[in-house]
Amino acid sequence: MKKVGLIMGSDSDLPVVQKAVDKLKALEVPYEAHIYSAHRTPVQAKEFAETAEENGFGAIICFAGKAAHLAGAIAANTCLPVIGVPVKSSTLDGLDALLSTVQMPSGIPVATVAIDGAANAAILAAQIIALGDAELSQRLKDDRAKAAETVLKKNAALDI
Ligand code: RP5
Repeated sequence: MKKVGLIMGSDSDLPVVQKAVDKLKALEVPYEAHIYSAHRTPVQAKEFAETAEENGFGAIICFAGKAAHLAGAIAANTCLPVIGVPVKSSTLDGLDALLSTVQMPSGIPVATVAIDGAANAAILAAQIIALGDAELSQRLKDDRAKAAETVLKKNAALDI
């Protein structure tokens, strides 16, 4: 199975990244995590993106806060699907990161999820990998059915 790359701009993003790790582990999707910054280590970030396809990655999730250029910088250097997670790590509550991540120029897409939306990023990455893996596709369907069951149980128990 192809791997998911998890790239974070700083180790201060780790609590958010962990939510994606938990989801990928639950779905049994292999991943590899790195700290590469678009600003502090641009050479290593570019090198990762340029070699990601030949290194067995099928999708890349980028986590960054503040002036969050990481997902865009990675997307600029690979044709693999890139998912951006804007991280709430500033006095602007993540709105700065959201806009920096989502407002990509035409031709270089970044699939941007919600601020701190790490679990959805992991699910989306798994859905991409599942295009070539029927068993993973089934696990995703089972996961959804379980989530629906939880809501329906709450509905049945609702007494207000
Ligand atoms: C971004 O700046 C990182 O992704 C992080 O969210 C934010 C702050 O980084 P630190 O100053 O905590 O290392 O590049």
